Amino acid sequence: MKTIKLTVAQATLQYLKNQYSERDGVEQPFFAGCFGIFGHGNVAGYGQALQQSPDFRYYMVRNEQAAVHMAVGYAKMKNRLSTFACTSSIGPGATNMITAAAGATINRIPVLLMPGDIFARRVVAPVLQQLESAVSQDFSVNECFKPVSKYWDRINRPEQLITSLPEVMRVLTSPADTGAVTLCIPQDVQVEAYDFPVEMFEKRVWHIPRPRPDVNALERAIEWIKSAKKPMIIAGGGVIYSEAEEALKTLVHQTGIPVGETFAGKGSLLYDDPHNLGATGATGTEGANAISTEADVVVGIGTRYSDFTTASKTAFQNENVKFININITEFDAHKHSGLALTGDAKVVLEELIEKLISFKVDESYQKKVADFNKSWDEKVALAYQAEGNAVPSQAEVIGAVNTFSEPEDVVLCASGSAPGDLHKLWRTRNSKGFHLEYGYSCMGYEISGGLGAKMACPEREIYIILGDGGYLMMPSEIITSLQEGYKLTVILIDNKGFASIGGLSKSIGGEGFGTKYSFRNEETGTLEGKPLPVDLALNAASLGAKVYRTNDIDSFNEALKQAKQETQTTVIYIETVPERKMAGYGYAWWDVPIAEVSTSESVQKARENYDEQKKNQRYFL
Ligand SMILES: Cc1ncc(C[n+]2csc(CCOP(=O)(O)OP(=O)(O)O)c2C)c(N)n1
Ligand SMILES: [Mg+2]
Repeated sequence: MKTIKLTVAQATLQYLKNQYSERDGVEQPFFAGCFGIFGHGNVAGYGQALQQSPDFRYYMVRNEQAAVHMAVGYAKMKNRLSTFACTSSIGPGATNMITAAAGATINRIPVLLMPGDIFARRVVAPVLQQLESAVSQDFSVNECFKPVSKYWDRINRPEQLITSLPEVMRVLTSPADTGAVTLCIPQDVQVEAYDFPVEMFEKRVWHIPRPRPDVNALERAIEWIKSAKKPMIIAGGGVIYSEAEEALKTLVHQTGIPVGETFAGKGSLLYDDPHNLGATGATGTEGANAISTEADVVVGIGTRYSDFTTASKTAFQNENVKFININITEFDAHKHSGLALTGDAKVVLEELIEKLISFKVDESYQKKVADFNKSWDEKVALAYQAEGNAVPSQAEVIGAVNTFSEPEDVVLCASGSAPGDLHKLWRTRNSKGFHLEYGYSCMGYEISGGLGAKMACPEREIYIILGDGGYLMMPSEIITSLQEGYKLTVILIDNKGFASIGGLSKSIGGEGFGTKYSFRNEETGTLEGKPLPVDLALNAASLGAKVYRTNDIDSFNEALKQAKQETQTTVIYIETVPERKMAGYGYAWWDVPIAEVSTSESVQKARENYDEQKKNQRYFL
């Protein structure tokens, strides 16, 4: 056997850079490089290896959590066919990645985590940042990655790498199993040299499959759909990752079946397609929620049926409702006791197109849906319209961005009150134009995930819609975007606190407790004092961003024009009023349990309402 002497870290990179993915004949390197921060747990291992591998580019970031968000933003734009590796030191550098790793796994997005780990040799233990355990010398903080990883391994001997790396790749490239993969390499093992087989470093292409569903299950599904009077499709992220948009369009135009879209699935159909009911569930449109209430057969495509999609299991009220689930993941395909069409969305839809050639829903049903599409867009136009108040609403800001941006541009968001407004209001003009991380809704994803998205498609403008809370949680990657020359346009919406949770608090009778950015009022003991003297625009400028401070919708519109001409990351600062909100429609409930006993009358009232709402909640058995 021909071998080559490399350190474990060098061998890992040598292997990773020779891994490719291929789908539908298109091949690409699976890794675009490595994000990270060095510390004593990786500087001599991965640090040295990266330095001697300039063709596997290293990008220094400011926060390890951000590194993982960046990888996710990139991989999401690439429909999961390419991603980044992320390296960290041991201890806090490693655990900083856990939050974003959970987000990757929940959203089913591939990312490779390469935290350093405590010495395999143990002689120097405890090293700086080592978690000691009295019951085992085999524990490190890296055990905390296990529940958030789809594959987890620790390399204590160099030769273990030879069998571990193919498993790493199998999971990362599996459309069904993908998510965060964690490969822990102790700091002493990273630098150990070994004679690795040369064959291990040959180019390897991972062919991404498009599995077809079971033929009997498909036959049953056809029967169910043919006998349905009010079928409805719930389009999830799987439609887009599978690049099944055209197939979906063909099927719904042929059959007239309407479509509601989840957060990850928005853009599966364009906003003005007469079959598109738009956002569905807790933040759903009038039409989507009216249709889902009565639907007799629900065809979920690439959705994991989160509580936002099901309005906490109240969205489907037809007594006899049945689910057909097209999903690459068996686990998701079986949800709601569904008829599981386990397979790739695109090929399953192609089969349905062929087999449903003679099926069409009633004309009256189609017309109802088309009317909903139209009347909803009228509501959107109204929400977009400037009210003429000095301080605009968030909907006006969203309207201005949508109206100004090009169809191929991307709006990106993750947390706060903006996701719900965007879900309802954004006119999606291309299927990659609506980039919401709403599986984990992680504050901090916005700028870092946005940078990853920009790296995946530098030709598009990325408009990041970001609250003051989200900004303060992780503004750091503005600096990384400048360092690497990737321009982001950040719309920084300042409403002086956590407006979304403040609103939620009010709805549960909590009066917005603990959600405002204000001085403490010593008389009441609450955070209801004077506003804090924080200047976020100045803060962004201090990080190197070009900043436009705007104070009404006209100056905001002007700033959008100026920002378009900028070549570096630009922040447009605007204050909004949180009060003017979009209404909820139909069953748009979110189950947030309320105290059964309380000294507050408003909480008692909210609990009464909660008990009423809960009656609509269903099991699907
Ligand atoms: C890391 C993290 N912590 C807490 C939350 C819960 N949370 C959701 S939205 C939100 C407030 C966000 O504030 P901001 O970005 O200002 O947006 P706004 O609600 O004002 O629109 C909080 C605390 C979260 N989603 N992520
Ligand atoms: Mg806010």
